[in-house]
Amino acid sequence: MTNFKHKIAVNADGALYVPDFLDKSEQILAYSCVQKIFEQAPLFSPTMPKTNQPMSVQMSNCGRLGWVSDVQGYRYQANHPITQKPWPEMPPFFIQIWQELTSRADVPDACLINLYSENAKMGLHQDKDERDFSAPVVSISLGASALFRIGGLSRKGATQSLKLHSGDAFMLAGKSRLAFHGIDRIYKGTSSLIAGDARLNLTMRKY
Ligand code: MD3
Ligand code: FE
Repeated sequence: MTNFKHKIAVNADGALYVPDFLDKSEQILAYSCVQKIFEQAPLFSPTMPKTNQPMSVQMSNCGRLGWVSDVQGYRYQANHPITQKPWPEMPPFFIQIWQELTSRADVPDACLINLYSENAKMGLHQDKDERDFSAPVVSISLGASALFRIGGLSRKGATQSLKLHSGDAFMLAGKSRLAFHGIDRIYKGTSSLIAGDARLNLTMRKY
């Protein structure tokens, strides 16, 4: 997990994009951590508040808290929505990634794991279910490549599109922490890490 020789700032203030942050062996390690988490905390299909329509992305979490969504709303909770068990512990490797990217000595409260199949996407949104927006959010992409879009603090503002590849990292801090963002599409046939062209995204957060 190399230095910051690729450090690149994107439009929204405080955002840091680090292409190839994880090399291949580190991506394999991260994926093996995820597979272990899925055994203890199976993927669930979140649904939209109010309409209860399923999202196209499947999810799980690890850490003290996990992000869930159902007809009652978006929230963080300590237990898996189906098994009701506590989320698996945050793997030491994830904590190491968090500390290296953020230069913080603490541990994230939650790591949300999103699984995108070929046709999944995530509409433009802000991450604002946390109590504390002063902490950064760290994101790691694994598997298939994706078209990521990030804008500003208003839904209507200009956006910038960026292709995210396996091993790429993002850190959203400062003003960018509340930037609108989403995933427009997954690129078929671009994953040598995960079977079936799937994409995984890990987002580590403080609550
Ligand atoms: C910009 N995930 O889980 S990660 C999410 O690829 C989410 O699965 C996307 O948006 C994914 O909420 C994007 C990159 C990311 C994560 C958090 C952000 C970008 C962000 C928070 C604020 C601004
Ligand atoms: Fe988000």
